[in-house]
Amino acid sequence: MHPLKSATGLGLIALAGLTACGGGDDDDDAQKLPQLSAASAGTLSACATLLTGFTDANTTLTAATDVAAGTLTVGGTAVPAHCQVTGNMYSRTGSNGNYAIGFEMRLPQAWNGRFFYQGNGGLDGSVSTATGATGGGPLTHALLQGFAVISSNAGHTGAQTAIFGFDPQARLDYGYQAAQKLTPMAKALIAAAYGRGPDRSYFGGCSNGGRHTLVATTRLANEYDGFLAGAPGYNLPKAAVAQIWGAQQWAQAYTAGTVVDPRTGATIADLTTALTAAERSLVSQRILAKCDALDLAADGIVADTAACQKAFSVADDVPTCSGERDGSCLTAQQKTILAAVHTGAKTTTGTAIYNSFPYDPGIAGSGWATWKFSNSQALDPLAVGTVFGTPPAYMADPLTADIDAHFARITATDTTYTESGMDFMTPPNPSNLSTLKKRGAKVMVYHGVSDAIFSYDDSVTWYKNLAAANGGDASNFARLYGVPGMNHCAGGPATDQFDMLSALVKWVEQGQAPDSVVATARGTGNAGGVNAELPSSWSTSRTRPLCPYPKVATYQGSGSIEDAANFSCR
Ligand SMILES: [Ca+2]
Repeated sequence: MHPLKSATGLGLIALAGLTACGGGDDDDDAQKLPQLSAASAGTLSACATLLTGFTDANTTLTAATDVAAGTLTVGGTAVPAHCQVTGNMYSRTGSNGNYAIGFEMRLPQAWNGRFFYQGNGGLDGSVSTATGATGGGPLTHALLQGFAVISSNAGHTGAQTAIFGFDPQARLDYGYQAAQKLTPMAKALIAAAYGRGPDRSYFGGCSNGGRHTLVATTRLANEYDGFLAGAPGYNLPKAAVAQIWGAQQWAQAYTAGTVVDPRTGATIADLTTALTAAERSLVSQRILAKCDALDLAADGIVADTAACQKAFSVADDVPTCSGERDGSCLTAQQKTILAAVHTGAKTTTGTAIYNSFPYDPGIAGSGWATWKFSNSQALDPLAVGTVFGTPPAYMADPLTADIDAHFARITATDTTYTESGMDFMTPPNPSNLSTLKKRGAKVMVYHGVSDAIFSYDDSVTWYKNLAAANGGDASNFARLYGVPGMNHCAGGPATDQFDMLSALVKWVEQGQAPDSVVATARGTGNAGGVNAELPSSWSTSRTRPLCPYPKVATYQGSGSIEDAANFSCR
């Protein structure tokens, strides 16, 4: 091509772009975002020899083993042959014990050319099997798709006591530094195993794994091409304080009994007596009565979450008991608490601690109760006391804890703990994703609308702020998908099985934007595990489109309501 002609052409395009944007704004034109090239397949060339052949100054490999096809299964599907590599990074003596960033990588014989960083849940502390689980009740783990996958303990072992919260470096590794340290090592190990590094890299997980993912959108924006965040607790310390506040509200309606928390072994008040399963089912039915048809299908799913918040009122739409509680009504006190918990936790002076929670029929799900009534008295106090709060200290009694003081502790620092819980757990400036955007990387977030620990409303707030920071529209590089009825990461009356990772790869590598993602109900016979909370009136294999916010999966007016094909995102 004639150089002058080329230069002139580019100049005209640039000028047209400036005119269309009104000048000045340099990054709002979707056509200007770069298109990343597709990954190409590779074959494993080394496994056992990696043990001695791979060297990294901060890494010790402990095993490199060929794993035959079918040794592992995911959802009944045999995982193909791969190499399992285990090791440790930055082994050290900490302030109260020995620490290391333990990891495993699973490297498929037949590699798709991609790397997947598996963000794990909870307080980390163990190396979950690196199958690359993603998305609700999935069948399509990254390892099954041919990704090379890493999983880690995020820098400590034994999360149940949260003793690692007393070690300043272990806090930072858990928050963000383990991912920073593991990423270049993992890419180098992939290069040693396949003869070349990954063509494309992805980061994903749910819950704390979703938090890791949104942290990576800012701190590792140059290292990953696609980010898949499920139920991202991107304000995790605030959410945890809000849960303890919520437990204190429910304790006012508690009647009697204790239970042992299965995760921590703590003996806690049986707060399910404050709102029984029958009463949650009642609330769910009343929400459906007001909101189900707003999406034009009376199908047991409230797809129009935003409209439902305007239509439904606990005060007006749930019967108030005139006598004893019998599951057909709520007391005035219960209604006040339910409304307050959905409006959102506040300090004694009225400062919002966290976000609101939307009303959705998934309140009937067992996961909702576990997070509100059990984890809020055990896991959340442990995390707030020792990991997120400065200085760390075990919380004596969450039901009488000083919420204002704990809210202050998650933003506090001292000379030993120099970054606050909010600093090390959350993305610095979560609305500024310009680095990944300008590279052509993409972000997909999914979130159960009835998630009882991390609020769907908080993901909506994140997305609105992101859009505002991008001229009002972030949809050319980031999208949020609510999953109506779904509880925390999976479960509840919902279509909670979906392959968002494949959709993300198509967006990143082929430029096919995910205008909807089909989700399936896990009814009888589902290979990924049956969801016992599906209403009996649903088809066992109901499908629905998951729609990018603010679009709503709307019935088109004809055809089976069990089939996603008869719904569109509007
Ligand atoms: Ca509906």
